[in-house]
Amino acid sequence: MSALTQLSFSIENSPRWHQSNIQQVDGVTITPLNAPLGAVVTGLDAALPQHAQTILKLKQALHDNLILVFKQQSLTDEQFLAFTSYFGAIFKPPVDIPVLATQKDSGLPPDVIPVSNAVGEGDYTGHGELTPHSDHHWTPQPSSGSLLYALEVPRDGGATSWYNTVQAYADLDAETKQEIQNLQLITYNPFLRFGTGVHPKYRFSNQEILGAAFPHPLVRTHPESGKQGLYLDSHTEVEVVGYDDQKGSTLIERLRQHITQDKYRYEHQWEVGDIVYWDNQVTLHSRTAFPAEQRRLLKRVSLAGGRPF
Ligand SMILES: O=C(O)CCC(=O)C(=O)O
Ligand SMILES: [Fe+2]
Repeated sequence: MSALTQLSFSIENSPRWHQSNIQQVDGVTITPLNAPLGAVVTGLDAALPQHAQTILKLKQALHDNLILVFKQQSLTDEQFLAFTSYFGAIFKPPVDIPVLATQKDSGLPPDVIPVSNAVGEGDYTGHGELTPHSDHHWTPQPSSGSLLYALEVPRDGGATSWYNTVQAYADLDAETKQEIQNLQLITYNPFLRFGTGVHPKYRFSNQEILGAAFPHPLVRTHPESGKQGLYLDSHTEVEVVGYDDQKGSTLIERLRQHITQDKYRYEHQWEVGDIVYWDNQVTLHSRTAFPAEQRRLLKRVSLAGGRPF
């Protein structure tokens, strides 16, 4: 038999054979944060096999709150993968479209991606600020959600914020909603600009097109909850399909000012053992910088998603 993939190994070794290990749903509590999005889950050990009702409760809570925060977890990579696999398949981009942590040999990122500035841990994300974005926006089927698990956190900075794009959309005036309801937006792949120092926020018609372009709706409908959200990063290069330069760039700048307001944002101060599970379809996230000499190590699993509609 060929070697098992890390995912297969993780599920094979998940101690599901011992029914008594299954964590009962009664002790799992979900408490909304006093914030524009998010809820804290307590009484759940992600290392254990979960009861069907627990998974259904978590899925519903994610639809209601957009992000879930789990505290005080202690997991191997395999236990982390086994937990995430209850929620869907792992995100695999087309091999010709680079994303965070794409490997040269396979054209794919690993299943568990180190999000770290630490030498030997991948160092894919450095220690700088990350501006508000939705992961894999430039791919044909961006991931539906991700789980980020904190193993080492810096003393200063390195907080991650999430934005409620459903609320941001709901608050737009009727005229703007009417204007943008059927617009398509192309988000260009920032990894094709990596190391160039050039990061345009809008592609004007006299500028070259870099890489493949997949238009997605600017107003996105969540595939399960039906909620509508503004689907727009704050800094990634974009283009409104069918709009001239002036009209498109003015509209996008106005929507970016709107969506990144503090009233839509929850800032998470990481503690070791935290897992944050976010819905990537109706949120953005960003990160503050932290000192290069302080280690930060988080691990991320991204889940597959469908074509946005
Ligand atoms: O480092 C962080 O807090 C977030 C990094 C990020 O954008 C991601 O993992 O998708
Ligand atoms: Fe991200």
